[in-house]
Amino acid sequence: MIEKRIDELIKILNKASYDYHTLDAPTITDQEYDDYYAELVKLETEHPELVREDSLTVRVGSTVIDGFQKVTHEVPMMSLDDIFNEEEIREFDNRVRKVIPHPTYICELKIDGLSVSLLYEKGKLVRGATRGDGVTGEDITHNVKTIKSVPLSLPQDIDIEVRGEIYMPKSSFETLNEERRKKGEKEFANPRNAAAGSVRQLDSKIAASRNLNTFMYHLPKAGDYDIHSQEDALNYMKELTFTVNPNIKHAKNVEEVVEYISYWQEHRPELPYEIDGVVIKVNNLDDQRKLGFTARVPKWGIAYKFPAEEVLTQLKNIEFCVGRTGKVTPRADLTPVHLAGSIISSVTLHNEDYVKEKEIMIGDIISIHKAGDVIPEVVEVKKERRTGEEIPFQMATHCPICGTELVRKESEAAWFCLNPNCDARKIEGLIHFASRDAMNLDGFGDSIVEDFYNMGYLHTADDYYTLYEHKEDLQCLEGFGEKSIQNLLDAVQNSKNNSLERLLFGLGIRHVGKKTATILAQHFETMEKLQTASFEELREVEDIGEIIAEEIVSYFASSKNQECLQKLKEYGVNFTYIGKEKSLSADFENKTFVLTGTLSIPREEAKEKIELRGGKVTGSVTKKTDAVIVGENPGSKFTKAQELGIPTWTEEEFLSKVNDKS
Ligand code: 1X8
Repeated sequence: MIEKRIDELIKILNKASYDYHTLDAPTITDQEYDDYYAELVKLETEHPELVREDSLTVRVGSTVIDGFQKVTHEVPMMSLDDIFNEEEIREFDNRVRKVIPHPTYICELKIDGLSVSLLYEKGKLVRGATRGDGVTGEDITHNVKTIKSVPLSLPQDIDIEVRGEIYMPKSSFETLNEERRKKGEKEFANPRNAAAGSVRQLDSKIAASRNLNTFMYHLPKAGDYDIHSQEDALNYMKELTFTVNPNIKHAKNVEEVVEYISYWQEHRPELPYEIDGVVIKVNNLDDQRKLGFTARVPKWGIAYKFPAEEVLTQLKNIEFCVGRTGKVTPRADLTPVHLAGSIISSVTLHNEDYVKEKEIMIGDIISIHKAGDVIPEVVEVKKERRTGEEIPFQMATHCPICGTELVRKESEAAWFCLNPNCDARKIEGLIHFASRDAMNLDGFGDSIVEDFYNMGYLHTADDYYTLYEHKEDLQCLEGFGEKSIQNLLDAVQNSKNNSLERLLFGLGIRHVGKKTATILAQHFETMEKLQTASFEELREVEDIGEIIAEEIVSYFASSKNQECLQKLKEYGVNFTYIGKEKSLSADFENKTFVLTGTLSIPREEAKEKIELRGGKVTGSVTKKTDAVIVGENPGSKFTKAQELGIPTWTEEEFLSKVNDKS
């Protein structure tokens, strides 16, 4: 009776888990799942003798092993030859066509994880193993059993081995590293290392907590199951309830292969997992046999690797940059390298603690990466490449621009140049004043501001409003003309009508970001009221803490700042809040967005717009996503959003919400 109920519960839960994790189409609610699961746990606890080997309660990870057993792969786990460009694809196709005149190819994504072999006997999972050197791997059954997309039993009582990849989704990787950062633990360099680190644990609780996933793509003994093509093998694995990547293509010729590759090269950032290339296999298994193997690799398949998103380079020097707040940031000068489509010659090192934590030295070989389309970051130092000639890092003690001694504030990892007259700080401050989310002085790029500063036309923010007095001089500068200078002056003129929060943000008061500027503008309504507000009055405003209040009071107490504001007022800059009642960020605040498809603005810019309004952007669509912003040729995220009933915004809708009140 109880045994029957246990069987029933396992069946219900297995189906629910499969529908959710493999088909991405939940059939019961989370609550129902939890209730069935709790019932199963209760019955198993009360009747330990009835616990089934393949019960999904093993997924919580309660096994600890004392060492990894070696396993020998019955059929060696071969790797594929790597190729890097279109010419090599055509060469591969030519070699194939010498033996098989009219081949067709199955194109699959190359998942950036670690290979795994799953062995089933009479339909039950008996072993999970790593690839190892291809012949001998390691037994990781205890960890593999915790992965929700790995079936513990199959719908048929067969003996079979299937192979594929274990990976960690990008979003899980980010969450994991965030947690590790908070706990002061070392972060993983990339999702592949995180996945590999998780399955190489003796205690399966760790793998269970890591949200690993799988895609299966190979049947070593397909012939035994009356399978005659790779396409059929993938379909058969699907039938057996394995997760098979849906983004495959049956290419009739090499042109279609090339098309597939360029499509995925472009759309790769939209996938919720990392891929490092594309795998191309001759579809027909008899053809594969005819082609056979070289000493090392099969002749019927090849791996096309995308341009690296992680590359090695040498750190040549560390320089220091001064921001408008006076913060001094170390920056690494690198031997220039190609990375994900651009040439990188420097990378930020953030602050002293960051450099120390990563143990970076001058002269080190480091790996840098670019996730999606964002700013490059140091992944790690290749310590094994050190020669002994490397020079230890030393934080600057004095401002590299004005020479003032730097100060490290308690509670901050950064050092500051506190000289208010430091040229670097002033230039950065002027750039900030002109920036898009501040006064939005269209046309005033970083280098123009710097040039005008160095030529003596701009020193403080109010100088923007007297630039017209120098119109004739400016028109004669190299690279400028009457029209371009007029455009700049028009932008300055237009900015006089901006609502108060833009000016407040543009002043660059420490800790007064865009959101705080809006709160202050809404609360005080005019600059004059804010200028005369006491510390206590400021503290009464929602979200204004002690530190911000102090910074505001001290900003307005400075006679230099008072002078600047007085001039801005005289020149006709608006000092009142004219925004609408609603906060600038109501559509975005505390919401989670996903971008898909090609947008007319760079993704980074879209992301910035969302973040400036208090929202965040993640890589994959889940139930927690508030809206998906859809560009041209959207990818699978669009479909997923529709399936989950998540609102989708066109780019136009997005931009109109962004521009609503600015
Ligand atoms: C490695 C991988 C292959 C596939 C996907 N991801 C990988 N990392 C696939 O065939 N779809 S094949 C392969 C190999 O043979 N080295």
